[in-house]
Amino acid sequence: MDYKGAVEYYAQYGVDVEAAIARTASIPVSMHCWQGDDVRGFENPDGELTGGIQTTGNYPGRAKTIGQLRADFDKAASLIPGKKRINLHAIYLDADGEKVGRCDIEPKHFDSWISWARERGLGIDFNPTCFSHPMSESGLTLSSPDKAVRDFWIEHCKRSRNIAEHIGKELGETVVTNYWVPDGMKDTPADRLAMREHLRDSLDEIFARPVDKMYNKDAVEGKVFGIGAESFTTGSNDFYLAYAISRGVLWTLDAGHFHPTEFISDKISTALAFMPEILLHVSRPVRWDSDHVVTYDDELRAIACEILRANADGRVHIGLDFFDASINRVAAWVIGTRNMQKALLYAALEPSAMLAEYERDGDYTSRLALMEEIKTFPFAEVWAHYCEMQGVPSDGKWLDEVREYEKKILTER
Ligand code: RNT
Ligand code: ZN
Repeated sequence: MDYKGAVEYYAQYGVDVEAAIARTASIPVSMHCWQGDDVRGFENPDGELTGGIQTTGNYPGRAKTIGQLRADFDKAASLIPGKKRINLHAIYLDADGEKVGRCDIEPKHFDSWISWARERGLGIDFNPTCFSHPMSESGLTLSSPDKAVRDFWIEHCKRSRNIAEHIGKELGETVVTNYWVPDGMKDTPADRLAMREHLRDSLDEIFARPVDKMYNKDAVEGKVFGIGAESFTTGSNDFYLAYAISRGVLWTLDAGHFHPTEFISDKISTALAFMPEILLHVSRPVRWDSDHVVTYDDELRAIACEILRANADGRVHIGLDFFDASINRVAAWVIGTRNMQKALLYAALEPSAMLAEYERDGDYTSRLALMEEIKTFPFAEVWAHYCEMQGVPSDGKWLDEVREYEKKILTER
């Protein structure tokens, strides 16, 4: 079957393929910069990654300078269809070789990112970096009983928020700023409430200054546990759900931050029933929050379908969060992000009106029958056409370009 045949095939189910392609192309996917360099950043690139998160593997070619990271990102982005953003962490600052502390970062340290992004028509998202630092060595930051430690991280987060607002103003596009702190304990804590109250109050202080939501939106990310913090996480998912609802900030759902039998796809509609907007960290946990490269699996399709079925394209901010150092890092970006795009296209092509009608009519037999048949609809033809329209290589072609880049650039580093 060719593309024309696929268009006719989908039309039988009331699906307008052209409209589905246009819809997919309009949904931004925020590509995390940290896949390119194993979450090291440029503040102290030789430092250790801490905070209970880990990259494993030592595939050659890791980006070691801003120039290298940008070149790698450009290469990856040129092989991915759709609308892209870049997600930066505070440690990816451009300080021109100077040492700048977490509490000394300023908007000017991101000006080169702003012009770089502007040239490419990319939006930027932002994150304070509350890990990989001597002041987070105790395992606690915003929830520490030590006021000096809390104040340090409050200041860093406030500065990050100012930077995000500045970026938003400069680009004329909203920045979503995500707050994740590693705070937790290896063993059973004696006073959980004190730490959770500290976290609540620290966040309240960070968000106290009103910021125009045109330029910056704040999001808070919980999790279950981290390496070395197995017994307690101050910012649990319930903590942040309550925080987000009561304070009117976005709730971040990271696919790897729940118990292994829980899926974030099911949580999207819950969040949407109570919150105007949420942020996703699309990742792939394998046995733990391992941040594997996102594959085109059932859960990824379910995530995309849940967003589009709810017509929440503008309410769910899609960010990616995986980091694999055991394979070509540019390929990792391309595989994971193309998969997100594939899942969005798959969802846009779903005969959702027909399925919803069966459901309303109580005809669950037809609903199940159609849901199964969709799986063998001529999706590949539409995907190939989408890639072509977007001027990016089709499946089977893009890897040659990455190999070429690897040979010329990555192995020379
Ligand atoms: C950690 C969180 C967090 C980080 C990034 C680097 O478990 O998922 O989002 O992965 O901010
Ligand atoms: Zn995350």
